[in-house]
Amino acid sequence: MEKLKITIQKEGRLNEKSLHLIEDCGILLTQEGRRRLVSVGQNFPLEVLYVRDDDIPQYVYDGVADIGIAGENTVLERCKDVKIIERLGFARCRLSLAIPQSVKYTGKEFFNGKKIATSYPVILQKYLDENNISAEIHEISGSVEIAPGIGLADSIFDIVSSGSTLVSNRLKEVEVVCHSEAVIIAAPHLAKDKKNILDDLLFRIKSVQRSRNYKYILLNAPDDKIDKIVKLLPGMKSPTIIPLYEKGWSSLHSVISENEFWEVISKLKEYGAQGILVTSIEKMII
Ligand code: PRT
Ligand code: ZN
Repeated sequence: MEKLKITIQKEGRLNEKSLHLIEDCGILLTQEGRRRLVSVGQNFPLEVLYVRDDDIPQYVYDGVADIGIAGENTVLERCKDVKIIERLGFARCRLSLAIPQSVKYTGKEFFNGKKIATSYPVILQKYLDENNISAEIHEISGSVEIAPGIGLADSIFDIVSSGSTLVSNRLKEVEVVCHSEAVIIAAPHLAKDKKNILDDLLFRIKSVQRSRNYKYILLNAPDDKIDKIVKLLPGMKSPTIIPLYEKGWSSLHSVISENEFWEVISKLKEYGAQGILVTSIEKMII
């Protein structure tokens, strides 16, 4: 039977979460030790290829793999004709320009005539062109943040997440050029049977993603406040209301988005809700 080939990072920031996502979709992979190059789905027609993150767009573009889980930054940098088909929300970071803390920043024109060290020359060049800045790009493959300190460049363009690497190298972030997160990419054209497997996989991924963003909530509320509470917790179709043995009270079951959680909880308490229970959801199919 035909298998869908997915390429994920072998080791590093994307690896564990990519594997978790596959597992949470109920797919059991053959274990071939830490030095594995390939593993296979035991209960789903999937083959997993493990490569360096930078190579993922190329593998998908070349058709060595059908889909891949990559950092958006590597997709933008490689400019390959691959489609982003799902955003995964992990490995979030931004690509920023940074300069030494001791240097005064005067605005984007600061970079005119400056030397910028980066591992992302394509994204940087595009940004410079769009802003009519003429700077010299110095491409290096790692430890970009030390370039200004050793006199290799005036500034850097690199991935920033917490910002602590910049601080420990006495740099300051002055322009955020773009944001990135893990994404699923696919070749523009997939054969019909592969497309069917991909649709099945995406259906599972979407239910996993949705369940991660929502919680199941149960609470007791006075009957005269139920209408107000239903407005706060509209749920998937509409909440379930079950009368309590004690007259004038009901139990309400619904789902709540993680983002609105704290705001909604404080309103629920205002409306007299009691015994609020919130639990995680494993899968959510709508
Ligand atoms: O070996 P391989 O080539 O596969 O891995 P890699 O070392 O090139 O990549 P890896 O595992 O570090 O990152 C994989 C992907 O994670 C990247 O392509 C990004 O999409 C994403 N990501 C998210 C990050 C970061 N956050 C991140 N903080 N990638 C790198 N960093 C580095 C950054 O380069 C800088 O040195 O962390 C430092 C900054 O972090 P803060 O928290 O100090 O700001
Ligand atoms: Zn890499």
